Amino acid sequence: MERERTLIIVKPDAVQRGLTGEIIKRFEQRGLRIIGMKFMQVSRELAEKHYDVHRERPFFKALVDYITSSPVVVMALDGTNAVQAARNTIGATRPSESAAGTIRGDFGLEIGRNLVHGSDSPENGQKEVALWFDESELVDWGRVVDPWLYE
Ligand code: D4T
Repeated sequence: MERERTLIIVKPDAVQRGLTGEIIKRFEQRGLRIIGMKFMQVSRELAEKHYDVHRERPFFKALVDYITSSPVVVMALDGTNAVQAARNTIGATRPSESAAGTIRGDFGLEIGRNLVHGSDSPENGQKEVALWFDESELVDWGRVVDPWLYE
């Protein structure tokens, strides 16, 4: 089974609404392992790099304004099929279409306030973790519960 990395951003709306702990909890409970985490104000430069694939889209400026509007919590997670597992925990891009039980389905309504980001492919997981974290900020550690999570 594939061990992957994924980048999670607890976005400004989630931090402002006091949902940071609730959101981290859901990834921890899923069994994903935190290998990096920080609280930060995102620069426009970093936001534009992160959302570079959307540069030509009409919502690009709004996306950059939103992610830089207030601090975020960024996490690097790893685990078996971490990218798909995290995206299922997050829910569909449009919160109004996200299943109940997902983060967006439980706490969101609008696409422009969708609370959390998760990498969309294993390649982007690697790339985004490298964009947001210096290798020295990542911690390789073992958990005593790992044998109960990994076969
Ligand atoms: P992010 O990247 O924020 O985790 O969201 P998703 O991975 O679920 O969705 P995405 O990459 O397709 O879109 C990135 C970001 O753009 C916003 N967006 C998207 C928007 O405001 N209007 C739109 O029509 C689309 C497609 C929401 C998420």
